[in-house]
Amino acid sequence: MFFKKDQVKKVVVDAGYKPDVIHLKRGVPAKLKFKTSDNLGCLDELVFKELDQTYNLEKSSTKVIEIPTDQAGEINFACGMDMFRGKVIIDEA
Ligand SMILES: [Cu+2]
Repeated sequence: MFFKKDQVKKVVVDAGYKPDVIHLKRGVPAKLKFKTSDNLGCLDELVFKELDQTYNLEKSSTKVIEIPTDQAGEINFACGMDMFRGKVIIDEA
């Protein structure tokens, strides 16, 4: 369910993450939409180390992931091999 004030940002997964740095505001519910291509390789695994979460992505699809924004700071994500990396920066509102 999407509330009007939610932050929703798209990340394209195609030989890496584009963009690979995503800014969100603290305290506003946030979702990232990971949009995949038809060639994923090890990008089919999406690991959020600090959040202790691993997601499986499917080819040519979109996966919506909720990101906690209660604390300012950085949340890293990477492929299953920790080869491709990106990060979410939660900025003070
Ligand atoms: Cu990889």
